[in-house]
Amino acid sequence: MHRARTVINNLVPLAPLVPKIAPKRFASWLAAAPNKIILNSPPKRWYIAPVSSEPFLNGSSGSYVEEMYNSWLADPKSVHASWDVFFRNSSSGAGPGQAYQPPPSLALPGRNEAPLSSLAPFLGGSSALGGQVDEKIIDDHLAVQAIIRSYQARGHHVAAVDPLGLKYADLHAVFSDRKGAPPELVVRNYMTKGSSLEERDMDRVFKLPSTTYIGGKDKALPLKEILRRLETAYCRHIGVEFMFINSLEQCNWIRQKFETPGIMEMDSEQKRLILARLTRATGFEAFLARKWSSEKRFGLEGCEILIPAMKQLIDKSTELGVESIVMGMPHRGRLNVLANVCRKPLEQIFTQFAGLEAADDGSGDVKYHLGTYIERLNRVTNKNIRLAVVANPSHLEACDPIVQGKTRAEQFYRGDGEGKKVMSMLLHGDAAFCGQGIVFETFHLSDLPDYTTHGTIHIVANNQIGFTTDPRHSRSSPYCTDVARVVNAPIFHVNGDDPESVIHVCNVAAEWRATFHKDCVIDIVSYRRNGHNEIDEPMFTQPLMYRKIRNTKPGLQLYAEKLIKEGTVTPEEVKDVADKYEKICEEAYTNARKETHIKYKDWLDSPWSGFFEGKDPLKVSLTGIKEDTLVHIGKRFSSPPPNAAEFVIHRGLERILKARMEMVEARIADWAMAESFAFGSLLKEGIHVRLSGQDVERGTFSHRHHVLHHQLVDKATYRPLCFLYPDQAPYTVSNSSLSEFGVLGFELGYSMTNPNALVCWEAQFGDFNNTAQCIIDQFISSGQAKWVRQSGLVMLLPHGLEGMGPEHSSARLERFLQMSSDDPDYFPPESEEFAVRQLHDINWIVANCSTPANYFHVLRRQIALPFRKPLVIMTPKSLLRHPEAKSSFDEMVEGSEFLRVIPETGVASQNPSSVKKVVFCTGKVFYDIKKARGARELDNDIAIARVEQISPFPFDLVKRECAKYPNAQLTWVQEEHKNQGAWSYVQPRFNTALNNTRVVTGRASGTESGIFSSLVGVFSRSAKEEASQHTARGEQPNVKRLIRYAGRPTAASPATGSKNQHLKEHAQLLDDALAL
Ligand SMILES: Cc1ncc(C[n+]2csc(CCOP(=O)(O)OP(=O)(O)O)c2C)c(N)n1
Ligand SMILES: [Mg+2]
Repeated sequence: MHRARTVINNLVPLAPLVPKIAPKRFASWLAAAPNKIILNSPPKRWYIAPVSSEPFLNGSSGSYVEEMYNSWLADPKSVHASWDVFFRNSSSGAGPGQAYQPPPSLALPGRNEAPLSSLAPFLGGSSALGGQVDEKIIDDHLAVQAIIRSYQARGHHVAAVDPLGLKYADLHAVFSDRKGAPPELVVRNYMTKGSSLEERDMDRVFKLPSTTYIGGKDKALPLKEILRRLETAYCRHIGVEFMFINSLEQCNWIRQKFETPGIMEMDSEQKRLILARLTRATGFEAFLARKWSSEKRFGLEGCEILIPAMKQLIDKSTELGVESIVMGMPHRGRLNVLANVCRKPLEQIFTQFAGLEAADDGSGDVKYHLGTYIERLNRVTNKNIRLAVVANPSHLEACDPIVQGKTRAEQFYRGDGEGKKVMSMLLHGDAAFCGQGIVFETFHLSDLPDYTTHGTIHIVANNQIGFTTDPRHSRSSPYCTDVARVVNAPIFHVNGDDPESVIHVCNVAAEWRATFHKDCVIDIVSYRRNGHNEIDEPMFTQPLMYRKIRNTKPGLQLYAEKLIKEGTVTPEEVKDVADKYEKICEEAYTNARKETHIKYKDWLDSPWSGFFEGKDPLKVSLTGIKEDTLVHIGKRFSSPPPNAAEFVIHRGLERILKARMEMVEARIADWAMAESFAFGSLLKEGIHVRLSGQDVERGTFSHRHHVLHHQLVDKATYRPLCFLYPDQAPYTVSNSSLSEFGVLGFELGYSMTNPNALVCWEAQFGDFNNTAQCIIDQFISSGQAKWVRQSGLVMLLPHGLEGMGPEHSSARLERFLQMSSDDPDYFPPESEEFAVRQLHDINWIVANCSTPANYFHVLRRQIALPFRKPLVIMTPKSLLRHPEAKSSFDEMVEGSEFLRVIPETGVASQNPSSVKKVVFCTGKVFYDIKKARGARELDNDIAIARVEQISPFPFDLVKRECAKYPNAQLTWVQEEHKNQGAWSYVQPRFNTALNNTRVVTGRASGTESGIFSSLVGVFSRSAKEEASQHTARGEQPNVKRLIRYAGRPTAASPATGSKNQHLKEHAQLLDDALAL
């Protein structure tokens, strides 16, 4: 059905469902704005054809229609009159449902069939029959057509793509008949099964259908030749999977690239180039093996052809206009890629083996994870090219979305809207490609308007094994590449021991990407000569496979022998090329031995040239802005589209906009408005803002509404923040696919490209961040330490216990805090630069803002900082509409700033020495405590302070706030359970802030009885007791004050599923928090 639909889409220039609405119609002043593309950007996809209008296209009729259409293109009379009418109507623009006209019912039997005699002129030789059609001629031609189609569709099953000749074990299961015939026979049988053709027909000439290019200039060929050419195209060393593609144009394009006679021929210069590159790839692995025989390096032996393949892809793509390639790859062959594809200085690679100390900060990473960035001249095309290999963790495939985000960003900032200048290339292992879900998630970003990179070339270094597991146990699909079929990517399986076939496939892939801007996959079927790494013994687990491998000549040797045999090179030349490379390696090795240090920054994949230069690393720009700007943004944000009379917005939205306007007039902002102020003011300053995630355009909680939808016209939208100022930076807000791992990874990659952009990812509910855990652990929290790579990515995670059950209550604040790298025992020296120095030194920032103004400032501070740090914000849900969670413009105008701690400002703060208790908390629970305090008339007795920036911990401000209330007991109140939320993070830090050194309270929770037994926790013990206990342990005895805990007890689940229980717990929490 889908196929039929696409065929029709390609036939019919679909009348737009939506009248084209020029930006002018909404606001003529917008038309000149630089970001008008945003308003205009049409959806890329064509899936909107109402197939239901053409019900006869449902089911499996698509391929039939395709054949008909091809025949009709060649000769309109070759199809039935009703199809002729249909195709003519479609081509002249008839709308869906109008193209089909039933034929006049002339035929007596009432069936929609033309009499055979009417087809006679098209069947060749029929005139000799005097108008009588020989049914055998029809059948034989149909059989030939079916055979051609079978080769195109199934030839890949019998192609000799495996250098070991093992064949994919699981293909037997799929294609063998019960009698156990070998798969080749079965499939070839299938191709010709049921045909009327016999051996004696081999020399008969058949007219070729328009769906094949095997004829070249010939329109007809003998059957024998037809079969020979089909075998050459589809059953030798390349297996092409493409017939599932829903575009006739694309299918024909591929057919042409493989069927055209002589298309794979190569001149001797090309062959020598392949040989030279293969020699370097092989020489590199051999050199490392010799010099560091016991070091793990995850060599490429068995698939060295990967290097010439990548180089060819780069050459061809540069020739076609690409200037920058972003690559992602796993461990296997990584060093070889850096050395021979990127041409990273060999010295830098070799020093990684030397165990030298690093000259710069950070933890560094193992050598086969490091990234690189190189700008160099491509000698083949004589053009400059940038190559980046993104650093990746051990986690296979995790870098896929990161590469895509980085590529997309580079395209965006270069104005490369069609991906002609920047492209991505992703390398995969066979087991990881089919095993890891992130591959699927990344494929599904490939055609989305705000995420597409306009085609990625995927290469699978398919060594037919994953560690010790072979394909029979690592996947349920025939090929490891089947996941790519979901996006209609053509898949080229190729025998890794046939370099020329590999190179041909690479040329086709590069051209495919440049022509259609869609993904494609090159599956280089090869083997792994050693174990998983160089120290592993593969015979333990794959004895038969490895016996075969031992008897297989290396790819370089095979190719050299072939070229020598055909006279392209001499044995001396082969040796000469190898010796030269060996010499290069030796020289680099000697130089590398002189090095005394390694430098992590030599391995940076995303340099931000110019960003750090001339900046005081400890100076933060101001985040408050002019009131005029607030008013201007506020008014635009509160206004309907400029042509409101024509653009019908939802009534509910009219009310929301009106309420927003009233806020502006009253000089206050709620959460959504403060966010628009932060975004809008950055846009004004030329900072691109990008907000992505599930349903972010409206906002999960329907509070944002950054995209207004015309209620009567499909796809007519208005994005107020895109039209704040004529010369503003572009604003991108985009609902994403339903993926966290993929989309968070993508946005992280995006944030790596341009430090002068605010890139935000919002989780639907904060807890969903856990399906993106790998991106958080392996990249966001540790990326700078491992790879000296900074990112200012913002993660917005709705968080808070509001009776919504275990899942939608907690963004798992505790996990982020546990990964924060500030030392709980260390109180940094107090100075003017205390706050910024802390930010500089930590791995990320974790905040839980309780006011819109603070949210505004913390977002703006991301850009005001002289460096970049990821920011994790626990964002509110109920606070989005809480009447008290509003901020005055005074808190956002010039002179105002982000408050790391919001101290008590009420009556308690005026008479601090009589305050009995200071409650510290973070986030929305503040409003609950405050209300309860008022209700209990405790405003004089209890001060409440909010820790808004939890990490890095505001030691200085906490200390100050505690000191202000010398007689008060100090309590940390949180709504999360005791083993969750911020408690375990803040407790030791409070004690450090209070005592300038850490005091370990060391009490296990849950030993008391009662519902909130652990509430009493540490504070049931006197300070004296604590002190004596620590003295006994030899720790610091001079304990002055301790922080106590009030909140829910420990629990396994983040929240109860019962509303009633939730309310009970909440009431208890307030009682405990306010108990004196
Ligand atoms: C997500 C993840 N799971 C497990 C591993 C451990 N591991 C490292 S390599 C490997 C096998 C990978 O096989 P394949 O993708 O075929 O690549 P090859 O090593 O064969 O080149 C495994 C299981 C890992 N690195 N990442
Ligand atoms: Mg493998």
